[in-house]
Amino acid sequence: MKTTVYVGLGSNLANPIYQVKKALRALEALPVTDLRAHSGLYRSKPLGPQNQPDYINAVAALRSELAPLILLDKLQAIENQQDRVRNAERWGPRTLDLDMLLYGNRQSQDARLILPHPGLFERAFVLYPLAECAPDLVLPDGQSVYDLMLRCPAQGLCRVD
Ligand code: A4P
Ligand code: MG
Repeated sequence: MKTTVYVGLGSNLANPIYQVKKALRALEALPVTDLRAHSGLYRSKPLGPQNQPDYINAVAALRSELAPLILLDKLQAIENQQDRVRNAERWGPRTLDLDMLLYGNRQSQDARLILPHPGLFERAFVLYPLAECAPDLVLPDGQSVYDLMLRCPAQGLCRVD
């Protein structure tokens, strides 16, 4: 059985637009998974340390038969294929970050996989592309993504053509 999964993509190193587009193709190639839709690309100032380049973000909607932790492994493998270096700096620059925003209505506090992703509720660079992909989406706690987006300041977010 397939579950709808939303993935947040982010990059601010090594040609971020290229990185995000390449990652969308990698998501499309995942086994027993369909890429149903994706948002446009958005540019924003970094959340966290400011001495790093602007980010490019997008959101993809998948339908997948992969179990949540298997899918997480595959997302991390895609990050690694695109030269993601993990270092100690919190919210430091990266070639590619793939966050599992939602896995159906699943709620989890497992440290390896927190669902919904805790940053989803207040980050413009997540809410705007997520609402573009799925304007009618309702979160497991009953909140409407569209309403959350309307209440979230744009924080300088802009669409990249
Ligand atoms: N993990 C737990 N839940 C999840 C989930 N739902 N999806 C665990 C993905 N991973 C999840 O992630 C650290 C650990 O989180 C993983 O081992 C996984 O098991 P990571 O990708 O290695 O590290 P990270 O991304 O640096 O950590 P974190 O705290 O998730 O950072 P965020 O929240 O991803 O923020 N500014 C702009 N403008 N745009 C951005 O995209 N991104 C970040 C990173 C900071 N500033 C940004 C942006
Ligand atoms: Mg991450």
